[in-house]
Amino acid sequence: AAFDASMRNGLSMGQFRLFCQPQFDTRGRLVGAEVLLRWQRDDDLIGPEHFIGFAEESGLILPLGEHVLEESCRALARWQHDPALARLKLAVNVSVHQMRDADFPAAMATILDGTGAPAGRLCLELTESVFAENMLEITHRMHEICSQGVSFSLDDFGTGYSSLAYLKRFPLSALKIDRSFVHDIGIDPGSGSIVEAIIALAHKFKLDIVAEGVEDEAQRRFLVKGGCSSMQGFLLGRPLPMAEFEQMYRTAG
Ligand code: G
Ligand code: G
Ligand code: MN
Ligand code: NA
Repeated sequence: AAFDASMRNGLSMGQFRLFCQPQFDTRGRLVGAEVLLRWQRDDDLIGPEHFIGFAEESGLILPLGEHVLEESCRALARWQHDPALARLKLAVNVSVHQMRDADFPAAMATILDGTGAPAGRLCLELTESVFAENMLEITHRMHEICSQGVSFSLDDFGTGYSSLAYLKRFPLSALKIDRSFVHDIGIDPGSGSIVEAIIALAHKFKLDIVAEGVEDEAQRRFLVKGGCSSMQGFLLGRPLPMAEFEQMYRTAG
C-alpha cells in the first residue's frame, strides 16, 4: 500500500520517464524504437519489472498506461518536424489490463487527437496473455483501435500461451521474436530452428518480424540471412532517455 501511494505520487510528479530503444532494418537503417518505461525515484532508476505488476494489481496501470501513450504520441507529433525522425515507428507496450478497459479505444482516440500524432506510426505491443481473455471482446477492441490507424504486434512470441489460430483471428501487423530464442541462436541449434520457423510463419501470415535482444554479430547475421525484417538489442543500441534518443538520431546540424 505504501508502494502504491509512492507510485501514485510518482505519477503525479512526473517521475515515470520514457526510454527509447532503437530498431533497425537489415541494412542497418533506423526504422523505429520501442518505448520502455522507467521510474526515476530520486536517484534510483527503477525498471518496469519492479512496478508494472503492482500497477496492474492496484489499477494504476490505466493512468500510467495513458501517460505512456500520451508522451509517446507527443514524441511522434514532434518528430514530424525532423526528416530523420519523421519516418520512425514507435512501439508501446500495452498491458492486458488496458485491453480489458472498454474506454481504452476512446482514450486512444482522444490522445491521438490532442497530440496530432500520426496514428500510422504507432504500434501497440501485446503479449500472448491477452489471448487468455475474452476473445470476442479483445478482437473487437483491437479492431476499434486499428480503425484509428494504429497497429498491433505480438511481443515475446513463442514463450507463452500461443496458438497459431490467434495469428489468423487477431488483427496483428508484426511478431516480436522473444530474446530468449535470439540469445540461444549460437548455443543451441534448436533455438536457431525456432527462430527460422517463426520467421517463416510471419511471412506466411504477412506479418513483419522484429527480433529482440540482439547482442552479437553472429546473431545479427543469422537473423538477416533468415529474412528477419528488423531488430533491436544491445549490439545495435541500448534504451536511451527520450531526449537523448532524439538528440542521437535527429537530423544533424
Ligand atoms: O525495459 P525492460 O527490458 O526492463 O522491460 C521489461 C519489460 O517491461 C518489457 O518486457 C516490457 O514488456 C515491460 N514494459 C516496459 N515498459 C512498459 C510500459 O510502458 N507498459 C507496460 N505495460 N509494460 C512495459
Ligand atoms: O517488451 P520487452 O519485455 O520485450 O522489453 C524488452 C526488454 O529487453 C527491455 O527491458 C530491454 O531493456 C531489454 N533488452 C533490450 N535489448 C536487450 C538485449 O540485447 N539483451 C538483453 N538481455 N535485454 C535487452
Ligand atoms: Mn515489448
Ligand atoms: Na520481449
